[in-house]
Amino acid sequence: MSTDHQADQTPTPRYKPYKPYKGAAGGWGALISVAQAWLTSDNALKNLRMMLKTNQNGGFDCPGCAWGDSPESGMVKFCENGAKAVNWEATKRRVDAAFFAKHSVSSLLEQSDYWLEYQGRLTEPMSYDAETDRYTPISWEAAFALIGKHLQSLPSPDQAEFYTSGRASNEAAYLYQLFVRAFGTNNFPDCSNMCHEASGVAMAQSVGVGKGTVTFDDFEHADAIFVWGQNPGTNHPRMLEPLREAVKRGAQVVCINPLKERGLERFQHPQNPLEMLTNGNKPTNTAYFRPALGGDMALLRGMAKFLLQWEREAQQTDAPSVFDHDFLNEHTASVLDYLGTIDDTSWEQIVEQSGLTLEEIEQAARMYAKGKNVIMCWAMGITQHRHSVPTIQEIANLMLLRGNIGRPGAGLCPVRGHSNVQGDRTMGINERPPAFFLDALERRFQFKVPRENGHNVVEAIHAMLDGRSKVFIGLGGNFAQATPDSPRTFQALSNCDLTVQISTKLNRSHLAHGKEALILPCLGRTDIDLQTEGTQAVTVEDSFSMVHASNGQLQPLSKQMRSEPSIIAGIAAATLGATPVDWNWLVADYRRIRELIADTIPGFKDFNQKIENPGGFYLGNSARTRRWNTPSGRAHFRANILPADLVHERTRATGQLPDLIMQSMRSHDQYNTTIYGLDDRYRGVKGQRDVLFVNEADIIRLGFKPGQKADIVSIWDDGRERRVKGFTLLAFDIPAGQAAAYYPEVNPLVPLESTGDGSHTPTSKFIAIRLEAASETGLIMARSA
Ligand SMILES: Nc1nc2c(c(=O)[nH]1)N[C@H]1C(S)=C(S)[C@@H](COP(=O)(O)OP(=O)(O)OC[C@H]3O[C@@H](n4cnc5c(=O)[nH]c(N)nc54)[C@H](O)[C@@H]3O)O[C@H]1N2
Ligand SMILES: Nc1nc2c(c(=O)[nH]1)N[C@H]1C(S)=C(S)[C@@H](COP(=O)(O)OP(=O)(O)OC[C@H]3O[C@@H](n4cnc5c(=O)[nH]c(N)nc54)[C@H](O)[C@@H]3O)O[C@H]1N2
Ligand SMILES: [Mo]
Repeated sequence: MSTDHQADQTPTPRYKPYKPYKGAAGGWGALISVAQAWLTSDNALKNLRMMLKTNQNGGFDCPGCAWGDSPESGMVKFCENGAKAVNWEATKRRVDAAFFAKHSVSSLLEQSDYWLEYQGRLTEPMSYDAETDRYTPISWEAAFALIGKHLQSLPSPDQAEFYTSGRASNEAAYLYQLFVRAFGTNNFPDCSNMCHEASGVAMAQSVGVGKGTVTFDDFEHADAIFVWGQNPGTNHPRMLEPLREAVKRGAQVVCINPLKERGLERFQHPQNPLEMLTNGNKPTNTAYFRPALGGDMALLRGMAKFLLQWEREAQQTDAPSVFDHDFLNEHTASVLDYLGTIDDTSWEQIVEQSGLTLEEIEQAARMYAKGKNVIMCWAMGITQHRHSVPTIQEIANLMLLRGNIGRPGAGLCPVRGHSNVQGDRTMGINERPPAFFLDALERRFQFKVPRENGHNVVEAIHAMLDGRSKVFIGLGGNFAQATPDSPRTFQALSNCDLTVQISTKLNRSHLAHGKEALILPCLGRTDIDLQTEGTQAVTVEDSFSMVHASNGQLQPLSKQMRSEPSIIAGIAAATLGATPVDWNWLVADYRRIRELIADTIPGFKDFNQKIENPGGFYLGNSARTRRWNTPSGRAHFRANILPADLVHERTRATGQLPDLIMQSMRSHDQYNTTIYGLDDRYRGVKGQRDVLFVNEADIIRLGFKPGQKADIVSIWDDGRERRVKGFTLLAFDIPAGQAAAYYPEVNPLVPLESTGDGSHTPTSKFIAIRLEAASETGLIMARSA
């Protein structure tokens, strides 16, 4: 048992001493891994053909990550983990009525996440029968009617939660938000709340737009690229190529990550035979800094402090300016406040909090100052902290000082996760929608749009826990496993009168059901989507704001599966009738949905024509052209102060000192809560996931031995015990005082109340923990005091 609420069938092999991975990222290892996935798949040949049709050649958009490719290259790009995602979705195995007749929900709860998804695609709508504790078949019409009945009988529309995961297409997302707003609420918790929310909030305040300001081509023109808190070798493999090209060209690639991630060190291109035959591999970085968890803001402030010092020296010696004064004068506000805050931040605090030496900070600052055009990329290592918003604003501050926003080869690049998470926001999946968007909806559809902010993920969990929300509908994703404080999230879902999961594969959220519950099987990106007017394309938006079409290629496993837009239309029609639009007419031909998008969302004029272009079209970005959508019309320096203490006061209030600060992260063999396998090749882990990466000296300091099992307990002042049991301690190359473990296994340790200021994102990269002797193994050893 790894956690209190779930039994994990993961085999626990005997501890083998940790052996680091010697190969480059990508390369033979990746090909072997893909080949294994294909050979063990029952659909191998078809999948191979399909894989070659991904992306910009009339095929489907890769359901992996949101990284974009150059629209001009025309080359089919794929990566190991994209191949895994496709293969996983395109299985022939099915989870049908016979499967559910065989397995009760309680027996399924005993299975691991890996086992649940491995059973195959969901192929028919199912409804929960409490008497037999089983899911049994239900017709689509009866399922829609049940949802309509529950929604209509709620005293207030705000008592329903409408979750979205970032794979939903633009068409599905637009229809969903239109339905939910016509129903009367802005309760749109979505995966973005746990992901890049802080980037959106921070950037909107700093530069007036919540999206990245660079496009793919900018990477070719940058002379320095900083990669903060991101593991592209696993999570955005196609990004390694531009990084390697940059190094080859002599640009600086600076990685800031406490772990030495393999992909950031070396990379072999899996499509370059010569490199692979010679086993040659190229470095992907020119410098690597390993800060304390949450220490990035201090490092950034330190870099800014060096710049300010050099700027003052330059002014006294007539040397060239370090700052871009023209840009500062013409385009920015509050720079003096910011410089004052830099002066007020002490070197002692910077060094202490960053976990780096003054020399390292100076080196990082020099690399930044040397770059004429600098790109800064970041991901979850930056966004899942309490002070993520100020940290990202510090990235923006540093970039503004040298005018690194709004010119070729330079800019801000939050690297998105899910393949269409950015598009979903553009389409209005937003619990705090901007007024201009609501106005446009109101004008176009003539109904009174709800104006009050709705619930984000954490607020939705609280509302369901307190009984304020009664219905949960999930458009994809795995809410029960992706969210923090797992036992409470389970309770929240179980409290509901109705839970509805629109999904491709079985997962734990289907087992955390309300009094009544539905599983609605939908088509995925790879499936051919046939509606009454013919085969349909959907559209998605990547991290660089490129919008393009995606066409499924595979015959769906069952006629009973429906597309996301058609399921939403069914629910909407059963709840609202044919108002404010004729839902079923709309989904007969998705071009009709795109017409509505064109009418109401800026940048989508002539949408249907524009997607005829195979590379899609660029949505544009105001900050990129130095137009600042802020109240003052300028880019804003944000004079945030460094946190006085990174450890939360509610942890301090317990009087217990943390043994370690832990981050939760992804292995190489997973896609979020989808577990493809139990290995983490680049980190040298095989056949296990219940592991805690810790520095050997820390293991010994805490009275354990490498390879021994321990319970992990997190520290928070609400009297709840948060514990996961029997994690193997791996002696690992990780900075002292830190630990790392896999998500979602450690989600029970993240307190629901521990969230980012201004972002409400669970602090999944900063969890104060203690280790205790394992409570459920024979290996209990006394702990030294
Ligand atoms: N194959 C695959 N691809 C994916 C996903 C997947 O699960 N599998 N998930 C998708 C999604 S939704 C997302 S959001 C992205 C996630 O992509 P990433 O953000 O790369 O995902 P994580 O595994 O959470 O990695 C976080 C990285 O940040 C580092 N880190 C942790 N804390 C800190 C810190 O305080 N400071 C710094 N500087 N670094 C820190 C960790 O060591 C790790 O290398 O990937 C997307 N792509
Ligand atoms: N501790 C910790 N927690 C985290 C994170 C972390 O780093 N640490 N990361 C957070 C992040 S960045 C994110 S984005 C969230 C992810 O949260 P989610 O997006 O909710 O989770 P996923 O695991 O991506 O969802 C997987 C499920 O989606 C369904 N699915 C797959 N494809 C489709 C499709 O095309 N359509 C539909 N309708 N369903 C589909 C399948 O049934 C599958 O089981 O987790 C967050 N949680
Ligand atoms: Mo994400």
